[in-house]
Amino acid sequence: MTTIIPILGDQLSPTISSLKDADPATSVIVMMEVAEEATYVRHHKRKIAFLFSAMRHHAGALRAAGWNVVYQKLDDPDAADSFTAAVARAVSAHGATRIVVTEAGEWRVAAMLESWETLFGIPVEIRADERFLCSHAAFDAWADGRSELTMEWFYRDMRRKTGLLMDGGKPAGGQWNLDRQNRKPADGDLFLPRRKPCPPDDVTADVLALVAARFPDHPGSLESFDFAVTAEQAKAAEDRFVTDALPAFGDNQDAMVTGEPLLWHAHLSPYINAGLLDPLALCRRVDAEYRAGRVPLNSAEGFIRQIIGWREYMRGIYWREGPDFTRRNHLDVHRPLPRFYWTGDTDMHCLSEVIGQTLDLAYAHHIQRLMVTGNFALLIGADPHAVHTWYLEVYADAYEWVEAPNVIGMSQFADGGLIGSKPYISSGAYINRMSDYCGGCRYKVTERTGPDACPFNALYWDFLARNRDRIGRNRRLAGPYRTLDRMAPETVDGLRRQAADFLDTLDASGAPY
Ligand code: FAD
Ligand code: DLZ
Ligand code: SF4
Repeated sequence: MTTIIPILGDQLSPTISSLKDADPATSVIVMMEVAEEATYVRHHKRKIAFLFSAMRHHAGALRAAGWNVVYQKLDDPDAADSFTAAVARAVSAHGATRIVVTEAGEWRVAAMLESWETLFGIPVEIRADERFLCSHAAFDAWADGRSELTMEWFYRDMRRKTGLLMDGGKPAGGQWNLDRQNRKPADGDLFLPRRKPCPPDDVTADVLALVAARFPDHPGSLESFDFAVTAEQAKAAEDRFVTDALPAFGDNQDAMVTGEPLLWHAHLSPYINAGLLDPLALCRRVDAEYRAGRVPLNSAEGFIRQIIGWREYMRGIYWREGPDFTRRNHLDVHRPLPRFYWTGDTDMHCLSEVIGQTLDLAYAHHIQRLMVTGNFALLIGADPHAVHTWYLEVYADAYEWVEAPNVIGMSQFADGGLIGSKPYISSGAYINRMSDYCGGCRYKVTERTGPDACPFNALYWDFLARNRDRIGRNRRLAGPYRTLDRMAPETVDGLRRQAADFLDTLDASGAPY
């Protein structure tokens, strides 16, 4: 009577539901590095290295806790190349009579798990992933019958359910959402919190060599790899964030500064998403910091909203909307992503900075993803599926359940407004207000036409004009459309010609694949 318990790469939590009630004497945990997962998109080298090293360390921790763990390394001789092939091998090697597994984080892998019972002829129990605070049923119960799935209402329910930042039935401080206080523009600061790097140990060094050899054509760099790869290291990163950065997190949440990728952000999403950190425990800690007077309310509320609000909401939408979500294309746009998304080689400084940092670190913060790379892709009419693939590849925290709703929905408006009530577009003025990028750019952010004009400016007006049929009646775009309609026809023509000439130059550069 042997039970096989496959643990996937983003299930690295000791209390994962598949291990509940399991008997170490009759269970075999299977963990597997497989070519299919590493190559179904071309993941950033750093992302693969982080996951493989974290998986190897987690296997060691499970063994130390008394579990029988079968671990397949990618370079093992005869390594199985998919989850299904690796589990098939374990089922037959151990004469397994049952499989218990925690549900997968994306439709593609969920379909694999669903196929196992028929394929292997033994019972397969697929358990809910209890690391999330809102079950699929609870999300559906919240969403059913609503005409608009507004995140703010979901978030308030989650505050009530968890009791986080609640005083009785009321929000702490009297307000649910303090986002308006969290828009301080860029300001480089000598006292920026510095993170403690985790230098590679022998396990990580082996993985770095493997990734460099096996995935040379994947994007990104492995240089100075310093991710946490164990739960203890991730906890140390959390400690540092909470004491050094969280107090100023709120004020500076939207700011962008050249050469400062992290600012006051957490850089904890890779660890939370892979299972090295527990999101609810982290939020409870942030609540306690606020109660102790060490963290202002706008920071505590802003941070907790991202996790129990946006993170849970995105997951709910992903599973509710079905496997075709990543193919939505409300604006019917098909332009390939420009080649510089894979090189950072563009003289638009905002884009070269954010893409360069992304290729180096597999990290960019929310506003960089939304208002620089996302905004530009939306303005040029890039194919949303290509944009989705790029984001899934290049960020160390990217798994489809969280990446796709952020990209297809919030960033590219390809869901037609299910997640965002308007497209997140801006001209250069927003980027100039929230960053110091424009000062170091060859373009002039104040110019709309001519050889030195910031490309975002003409693209912004061209986007509105081009998409009038689809978004012209959006209430939240009434102001920009009024401004467009007040422009002289020759001004609009000039802007549209400027945009068309710029788009021609992009198309000529071609996409790498
Ligand atoms: P902080 O800014 O310090 O935020 C704290 C935490 O809140 C994060 O660690 C994360 O767990 C959570 N969070 C914040 N915003 C979101 C959000 N919109 N959705 C879900 N969780 C959120 N996040 C991912 O985890 N994976 C992705 O693949 C991903 N893709 C994105 C793509 C686009 C186009 C956009 C606009 C956002 C995306 N996000 C994604 C959300 C957000 O950008 C990252 O969670 C955040 O930048 C991670 O860095 P941090 O830990 O420093 O976050
Ligand atoms: C992202 C990823 C990569 C690159 N490689 C593996 C792997 O070899 N083995 C593994 O178990 N998981 C990997 N993952 C994460 C999985 O793709 C992830 O578990 C699925 O997306 C399901 O959520
Ligand atoms: Fe970006 Fe335009 Fe500013 Fe240059 S001027 S950094 S292209 S917003």
